[in-house]
This record gives sequence, structure tokens and C-alpha cells, in this order.
Amino acid sequence: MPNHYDTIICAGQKDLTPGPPHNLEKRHDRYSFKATNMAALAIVFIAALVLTGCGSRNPKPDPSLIQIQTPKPVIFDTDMAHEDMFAALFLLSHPNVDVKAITVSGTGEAHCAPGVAHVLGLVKLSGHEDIPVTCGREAPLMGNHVFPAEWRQAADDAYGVEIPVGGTPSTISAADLIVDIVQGANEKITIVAVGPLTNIAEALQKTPEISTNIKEIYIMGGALEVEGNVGNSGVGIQNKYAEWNIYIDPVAANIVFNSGVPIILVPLDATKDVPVTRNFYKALGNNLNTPAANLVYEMLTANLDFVDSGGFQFWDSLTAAIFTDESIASFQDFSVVVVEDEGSESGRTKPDSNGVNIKAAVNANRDKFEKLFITILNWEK
Ligand SMILES: [Ca+2]
Repeated sequence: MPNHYDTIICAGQKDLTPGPPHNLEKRHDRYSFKATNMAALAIVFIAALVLTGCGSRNPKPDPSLIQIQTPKPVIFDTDMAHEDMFAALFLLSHPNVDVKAITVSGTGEAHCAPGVAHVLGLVKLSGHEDIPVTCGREAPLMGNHVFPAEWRQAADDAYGVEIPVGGTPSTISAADLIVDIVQGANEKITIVAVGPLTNIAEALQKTPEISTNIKEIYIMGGALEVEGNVGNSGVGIQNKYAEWNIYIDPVAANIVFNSGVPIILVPLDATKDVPVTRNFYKALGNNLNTPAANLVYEMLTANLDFVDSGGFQFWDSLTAAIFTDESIASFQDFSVVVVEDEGSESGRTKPDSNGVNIKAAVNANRDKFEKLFITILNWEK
């Protein structure tokens, strides 16, 4: 139902938005609506806007959103589901970002071998084959939480989309690569983490002193004042609170949160504001000027059922985008603990006055995000 509205109303909005009032009159004449019909239509129209949340219209590339700056060095830690690929391509395409390494979390959605292969394809596609890529351990630091096997298979298969064949991976582990990059850098490195936090926790456990040379860690994960997404995934886990990335390896999350490195969390509280919609899909379809934009479009095409389900959000892309421009979100400080014990709150990022202080995005500006995302995907470096 919402998809139907989304298609019709958002497409109709495309006709109406740029036009002067006479466009409306033309439409009325054409369809010879009576006043009562128009009133009913108006109610449906407004209801549909609310239902579909299609508040941002026709996002188009807007280069004025980008002020060129010295590129910021970043390590991207990912678990290579569809949305991870979007975030990776966003960072790889962004003129203000210098991706130093990409590490795959072996506890995440894709398994190590296909996950790394897909990253290598993306770095090739975006002209960055020199970026080192590797994977980490395939079990959480503690516990046995895993993503559903069906989801993992889909990620391993890149959802049926052909990813270019890239080069060869780094021969060292993800944790070692993180340590090497951070210790070898002549300025503080930022980490953007959009999967389970296993690799980063392992690096911090192995070499705690790297924390002083990590500027900050942007993390897609957790749910603070909204419901989590584990319990409502339809996979039979009774847990209303946890978000998947943190749920998979809560011990790792606690290590990262308590490392002393400033944490900027992008939880479901903020990502709920950036659903992936048919309207966005169509807008991107009108702006396919680079291999990156084309690949994201193909990936959305392969996942339109998920788009139409209303459950697909720009989780990882929003996190990457916030790293480049915090003005697209609003933030609050929270004191949180991550629940490590098994049970109905396992993996919860729980507000607790005895917890660790983090900064969390609580809202996102969807219109600005969508424009920025389309702009960067179409950026020619
Ligand atoms: Ca992810």
C-alpha cells in the first residue's frame, strides 16, 4: 500500500513541485474532478505523504553542498551488505575523504572471502586499487550471535549484482592493519564502522595505545530511544532493544565505547529518518553519471522488494555522510552501557548514568542527506 502511494504521489509531486499554480489547474481540468473529489484527493494526498514519508522531493546533485577541504584520513570498517556498499562508494567518491584502508568484519553479514572480494571490486571501480583491504576474525569476541544464514548468503552473492573483479587483499589481519595504519599515520585517523565492532575491539585489545591516535569513531549501531531491529526481523529472536551490529558482538562494542576514543553513534534513532524509497530510487535513476552511481542503482534494483517493504534504511550511508558533514544530523549526549548478558536485552545500548559518555545522532535531515548522497555518488574525482 505505501509503495503504491509512494509511486503515485511522489511521482505526481515531481510534476507539481516546480510548476506554477496553473499546473494544478491543468491537472484539475484534465481529470474534471468535482470539488468533493478534490477534497477527498487532498486528504488521501496528505495521508500518503505522512504514510510514505516522501517529504524530500526529487533530490538532485548539488555541488554547492561540498566545500573542498584537505581530505580527512579514515579507515572504513564494514560488513559488506548492500547498504555497506553504498557507504563505501560514498566515501571512496568523496573529494574530502582519504580512505586509508577498508577492513571487513568477519562476524557481519558477508563472509570474509566474498566480503573482501566485493570491497576489492568497489575500490577498483572507484579508481582506488591502492587501498589495502582485508578481513578479521569470524567469531565475536564473546558469545555466538550471528546474522541469519539467508542474509549472509544474499550478501555473499552481492544480491545477484555483478561486482567488478578487483586486485588482491592485504596479507595481514584487519586488527593488525588498523594498528599499522593508525600507528603509521602522521595525523589522527578517524574510523567509520558500519558492521559489528569485532575488528576495532580486537585492534584496541592488541594495542591499546592506538587509542590516542584515533581521532574519533563513527559507528552505525544501537537503538537508544527507539525499538531495536533484531526482534522485529522475523527471525525468531525475542529482543525489542538491540540493533544488529551491536547485538552480534556486544563485548566488542563495550571495548570500543570504553576505549577513550570519542564515539559518535548513529543509531536507529537517526537512521529511521532516512528510509530508502522508490522516490529516491527514481531520483538516482535520473542521475547516473559514474560507475558508483550506477552500481548503487543496480543494487537498489536488485532489492526493490526490500525498498517496498519500508524496512530498508540508509543506515551505513548516513553514518558515512555524517562523518563528512555533521550538519545533516542533530545530536545528543548519552551515557550508555552495552548489555553483554544473554537474554531479551542482549546487545542493547542502554542509557545508564553509570555508563560511558557518547555523542549520538538522534535525527537526520533527509532532504540534505539525499542530495548529498546523490551529489557524491556522481562526483568525478
Ligand atoms: Ca553494515
